[in-house]
Amino acid sequence: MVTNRTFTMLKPDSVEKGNIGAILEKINAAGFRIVSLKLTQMTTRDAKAFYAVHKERPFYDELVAYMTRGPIVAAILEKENAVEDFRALIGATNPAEAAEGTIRKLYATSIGENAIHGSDSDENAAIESAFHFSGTEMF
Ligand code: 3AN
Repeated sequence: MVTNRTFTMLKPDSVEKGNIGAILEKINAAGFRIVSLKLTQMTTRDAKAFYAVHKERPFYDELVAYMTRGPIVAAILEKENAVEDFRALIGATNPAEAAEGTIRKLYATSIGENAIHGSDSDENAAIESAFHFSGTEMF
């Protein structure tokens, strides 16, 4: 079922700061089941492709450099209304505007280094999941 899955990445700043456990705990506590999970590092080519939608934006090169500078945790998550509920759990793109208790409010540094990614639609959740995982890696 496409509508009950989303895709996330714990970005390099989250891994560097030792926040993997704390963030996964919040994700579990919010009722998401982990379908797939891995520690990996994106190549420049991967990051450029993943964020191709932003390639005309002034922050694109900075975003690619940030996303490739160290390991990330990629995961597929399952829950009813997953995409929308996960966006609510992570909070606004800019942590200064993120609601109290959200993952970005707790763990993000800035709009550029904002700790975590969450898919913005069911369609993108499927595309992004397939970018990082093969069918046999989904449980
Ligand atoms: P979200 O991750 O909340 O869906 P997007 O898709 O607009 O936000 O942005 C993708 C990523 O690009 C963000 N997570 C952030 O790392 C980076 N980004 C977005 N806006 C800016 C900005 N104004 N300056 C620097 N980096 C940005």
